[in-house]
Amino acid sequence: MLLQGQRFVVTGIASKLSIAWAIAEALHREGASLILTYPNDKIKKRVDMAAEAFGADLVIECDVASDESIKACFDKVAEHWGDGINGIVHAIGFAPMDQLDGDFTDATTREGSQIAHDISSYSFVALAKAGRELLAKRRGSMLTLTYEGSISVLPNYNVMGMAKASLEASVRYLATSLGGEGIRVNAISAGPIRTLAASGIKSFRKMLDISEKIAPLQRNVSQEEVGNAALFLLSPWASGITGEILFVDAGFNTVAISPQLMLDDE
Ligand code: NAD
Ligand code: 0WE
Repeated sequence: MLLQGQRFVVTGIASKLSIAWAIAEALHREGASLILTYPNDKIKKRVDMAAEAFGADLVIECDVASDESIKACFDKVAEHWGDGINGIVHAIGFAPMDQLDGDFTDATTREGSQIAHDISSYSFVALAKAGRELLAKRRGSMLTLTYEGSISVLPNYNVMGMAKASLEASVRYLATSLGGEGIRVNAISAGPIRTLAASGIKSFRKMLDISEKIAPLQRNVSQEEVGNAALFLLSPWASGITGEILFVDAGFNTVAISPQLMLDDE
């Protein structure tokens, strides 16, 4: 087992469909010990289910909108695992729903933009600040989840595209800032997956159908595939990799005009 004796803090589980659920599952399969976090009492039940499934050591509240909540959470992590942690998984993204519907210029507001950047981007830096000492003790690593919308335009992704671009820049700045302590910082850019964060998004079905047509593998990716890539980046096999954005998207990002779509029109 690749991660026997290793310890990870995993955020972002909200259901069995969550990407974070699949990451926790992959870490558990390789023998890692886990602490899982939840943002509020509404989500706690789901995280308790994950804790049961993966034999997690602890379930702790961590609302990344609040510095006090983050501090209280990492105080508890330090109490439990005083000699350090091997990794932190950040699988958190949020913008108010009205930001993700319709024309970018019309939909985007100052408040919506602030919330999206605070919860989806700054929170990764906040976790780095809180976890720094514990990560340094084991030369651990951090991982976040991003999306193609940071680089190119997708309908309705809107201000989340700005927040993900900011998140990806933070990966590079954190990697440089923390590299001297042996801490690595990476991201996975996942293809579209039906999770809670995708539910309620207008025409998400259509997005999945189009992605599947454009992607070189001619299909979408699963949570499990993202979980396995996450396992790699968090493991000693990735000891030389930091500041990296790894695409797990069936190759979608590499295609400008798909020969497959040309055929459809002929
Ligand atoms: P999800 O809804 O299962 O996970 C989103 C998580 O964010 C939830 O667990 C939610 O509780 C958490 N969260 C929101 N506000 C929070 C706060 N204030 N404090 C703490 N946690 C908070 O959906 P998911 O698709 O698994 O999303 C996980 C990550 O993957 C997100 O960063 C998302 O942007 C990214 N991502 C998703 C897709 C996709 O198509 N599903 C593709 C690429 C990247
Ligand atoms: O990053 C994401 C999820 C972004 C997200 C989704 C929601 C829905 C519920 C952020 N905030 C909220 N707020 C809510 O209230 N993804 C990559 C999945 C996703 O979301 C999209 C997508 C894709 C793909 C939104 C529009 C278009 C495509």
